[in-house]
Amino acid sequence: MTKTLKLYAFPTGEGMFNMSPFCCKADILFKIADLEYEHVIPEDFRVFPKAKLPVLDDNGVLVEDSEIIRQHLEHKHGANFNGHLSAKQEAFGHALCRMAEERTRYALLYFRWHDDAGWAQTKGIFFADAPDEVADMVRDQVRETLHLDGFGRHSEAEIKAFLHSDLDALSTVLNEDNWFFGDIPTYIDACIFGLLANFHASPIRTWTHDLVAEFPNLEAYVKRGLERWYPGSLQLLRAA
Ligand SMILES: N[C@@H](CCC(=O)N[C@@H](CS)C(=O)NCC(=O)O)C(=O)O
Repeated sequence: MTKTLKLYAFPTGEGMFNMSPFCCKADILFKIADLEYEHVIPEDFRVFPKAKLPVLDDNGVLVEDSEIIRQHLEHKHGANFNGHLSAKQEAFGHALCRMAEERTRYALLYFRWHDDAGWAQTKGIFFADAPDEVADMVRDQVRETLHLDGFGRHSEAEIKAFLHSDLDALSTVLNEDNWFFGDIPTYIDACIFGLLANFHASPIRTWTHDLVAEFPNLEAYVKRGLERWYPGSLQLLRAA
């Protein structure tokens, strides 16, 4: 039967998490809400008005951006992503997610696209069938984005220190809990796990893998999320 909810997202292997943290987040939101969707890989995602993925197509209504998808699933499909959270935890989680998505994720871009060792792997995985000129053009665009934001103007040592401080904050807040603020995953976990899995368990193995390993509770958190949502990806930890 055709599913009415279609999620346009980057390709990923069966049972594997998406190598785009935002597509991974959207996928986990669906899993938490126990809603089914059809994963569609667009021929060219730049045809969408915001030219970014993920994009939800709900019976012809396009919803672009993982945060707006979250709100849409709450308002139109009765999803409850915050269950047991107090108002203070919800606000704290909001701040954590904004840190993760508006700053921490730049380290992922930096080590995958700017850094030469990361780029060699990124190119091999994302552009296996593309001509070199196309791969290099996209790399230049990402580097330009990093530069315009200002993040790409820092030294590598400064970027590592920024990332370390963000992970330290996440590790402190997570503490000994299984998920952020308790035993039930919420939208905060969809956001944070999507990023940490890509730092620590991605087939693109960069310096971010080792940094997460410095925080035993974050490393255990990534493993817990893989066991729950993407058991097919656990082999990536074993290959570490
Ligand atoms: N704020 C957006 C960010 C989406 C985003 O940056 N997606 C990336 C993949 S992780 C993308 O589409 N990149 C392609 C591009 O920028 O050209 C969201 O939460 O969905």
